[in-house]
Amino acid sequence: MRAGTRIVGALALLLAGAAQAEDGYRLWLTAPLHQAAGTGVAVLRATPTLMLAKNELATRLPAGANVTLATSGDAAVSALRLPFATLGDEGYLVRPVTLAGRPTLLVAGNTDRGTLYGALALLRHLATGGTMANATLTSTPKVKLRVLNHWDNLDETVERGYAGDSLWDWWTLPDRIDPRYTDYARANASIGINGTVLNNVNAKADSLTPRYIAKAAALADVFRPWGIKVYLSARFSAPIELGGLKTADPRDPAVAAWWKAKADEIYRAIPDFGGFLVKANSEGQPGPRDYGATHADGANMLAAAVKPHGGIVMWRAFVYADTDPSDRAKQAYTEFKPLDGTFADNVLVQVKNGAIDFQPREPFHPLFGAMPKTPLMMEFQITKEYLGFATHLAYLGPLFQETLASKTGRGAETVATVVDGSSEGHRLTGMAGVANIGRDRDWSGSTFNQANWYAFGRLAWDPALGAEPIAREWARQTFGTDRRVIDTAVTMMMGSREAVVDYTGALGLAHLMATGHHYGPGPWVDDLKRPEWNPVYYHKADRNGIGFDRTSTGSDAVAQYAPAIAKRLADPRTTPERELLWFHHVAWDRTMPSGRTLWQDLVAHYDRGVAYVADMRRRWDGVRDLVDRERWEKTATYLVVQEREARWWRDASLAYWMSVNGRQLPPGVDAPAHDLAWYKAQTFRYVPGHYD
Ligand code: BDP
Repeated sequence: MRAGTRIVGALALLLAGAAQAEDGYRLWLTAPLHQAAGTGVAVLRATPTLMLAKNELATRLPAGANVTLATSGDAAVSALRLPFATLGDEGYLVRPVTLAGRPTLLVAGNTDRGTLYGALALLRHLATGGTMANATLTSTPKVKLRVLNHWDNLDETVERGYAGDSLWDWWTLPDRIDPRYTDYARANASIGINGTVLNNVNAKADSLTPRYIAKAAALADVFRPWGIKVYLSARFSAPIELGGLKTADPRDPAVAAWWKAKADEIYRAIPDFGGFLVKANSEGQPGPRDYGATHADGANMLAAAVKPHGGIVMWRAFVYADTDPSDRAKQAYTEFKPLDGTFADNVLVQVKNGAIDFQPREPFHPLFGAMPKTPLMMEFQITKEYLGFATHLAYLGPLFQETLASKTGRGAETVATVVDGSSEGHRLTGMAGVANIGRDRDWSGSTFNQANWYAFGRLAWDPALGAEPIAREWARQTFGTDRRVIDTAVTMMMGSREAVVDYTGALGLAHLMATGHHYGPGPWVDDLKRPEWNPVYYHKADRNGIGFDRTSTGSDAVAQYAPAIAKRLADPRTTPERELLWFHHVAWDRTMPSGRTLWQDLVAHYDRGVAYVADMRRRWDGVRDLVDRERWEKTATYLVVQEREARWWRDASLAYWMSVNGRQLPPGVDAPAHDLAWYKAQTFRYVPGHYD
């Protein structure tokens, strides 16, 4: 090729927006920088946070922009009498005003953090098609604690992490401050995340030693100006392991004193430390039940230790016991509901979105709405432990939204109004997301996984934002202005989680995965030690039917919901079809609303799921020349993997169901590629995110 042709070719690519190298590192913050623009960004007080805001704007605002960053307390601003009263301490407003006789675009909150959020919102507004001229914005977060939970271990592995090692280089901290820590904080601030739990809920006591407190403090120093607090997962038995005490009984004064001294020590290093997250008496973790004390005893003892410093405790409700033969889906409610009203006022109970464990679909957890006197914090899983790891494209916005929008059966109450505190007037509110962030160059293992981090942050800010507008907003910032790319990305994303449900097990099926690492299908597994570890426990398929009877003729888990919901769920005819087999054991031959039998419908779902992935591949092929090469190719490759694995899930599942129900596939449906024995014989070692 002649040099001239090469240059013209390169230019054409540049104009098409595809030539710029993009490896995903910049996440959704890809809007072009205007370094030379030298915009007029005035800041009324030079605090660290406002200077960050200024910096962000100065490099990204269009030439000629004139912006003033301030807070409501600045005299010139308070004279304007703007509606600051409703903004709380993190809300913002952006308004064209006249300050000292000069027109300017004011970005202000009641605090520096509010102003920073305003500056970042202005940039989002511009990056999603807004202009300086129409930049009139107001927003206040509906949820107070918007927190990532990192399941990161001190050896730098990440439990259920599929994006490489831990972002925290524990070994070189606190000396080396990796620039990624700042970029992480910026990305979080841009979507309103204001807290991060640094270490795994399956915690090691070492995190609470002076050496590791110093490391956490170094991260806290980086995050502070971005409005992000650091929290730690606390191992309940730390007073024994670190303090040499004989017990960790929360009612023992020596134990309480140990925690108080430990909290004081942490706050000396991290004055704005957020508090503790605790997984207790769950999957082998120590806890108050070891001593006959309650979860409230444990939570309140820790809460008392952090209270003088303004800290909080997030106490997880993810409990089920090998000594309890009752339906696993019922156990958290049974344990926690009677404790309502007994928790200290700086405790939140953190509840997973569903009663089992982050399955592709679960009905909302019956605890939401059932503990009105206790702030309940939502826990979503952003990392895709059960939805195809990092390689499958599954946008979780619809999953989050579906749970948040669920009606609890108590008047107009929804899960969202429980979580945002508006149902009962709780001021302390929170939403946690189990992070999908690692040391991979693109942070989350794939471009589209970044959207799940993004959607979590945006929904934590405002649970009423829709999954679709969030997807569009994300795609616009991530891929640039070309409508064809944005529309394609959004279309792919919006049905993608439902596709995972379809190819892994639809109609309310759950927990059908292989053992331990949770990679791939294993609906046949029936030989694990605890009954509730086995997929057969969940689907209860036999020759005649399939599904878990959770009505009064079965485990009666439906009775844990408010009467209006319980009544609906008691009858298969009034149970939402998508949750049918979660609540009912149903005949394979049952006639479904489609007019087909349950078996035929289930088969159709598997095929629909696989077809959706094939369709995503076609759509993505269609934008090949419109997306930068690196991100396009990685996505395209992962879609090939996803299609192969979707087919594997379908085939393995169908082969198994047929072995149980003795039925044929409907005419025209493809037979599984292999026999059941082949699928059962697949074993996998060294699966990411799983550590024995
Ligand atoms: C399950 C995970 C396990 C976590 C546990 C939890 O498989 O790795 O430790 O949840 O949330 O989903 O505590």
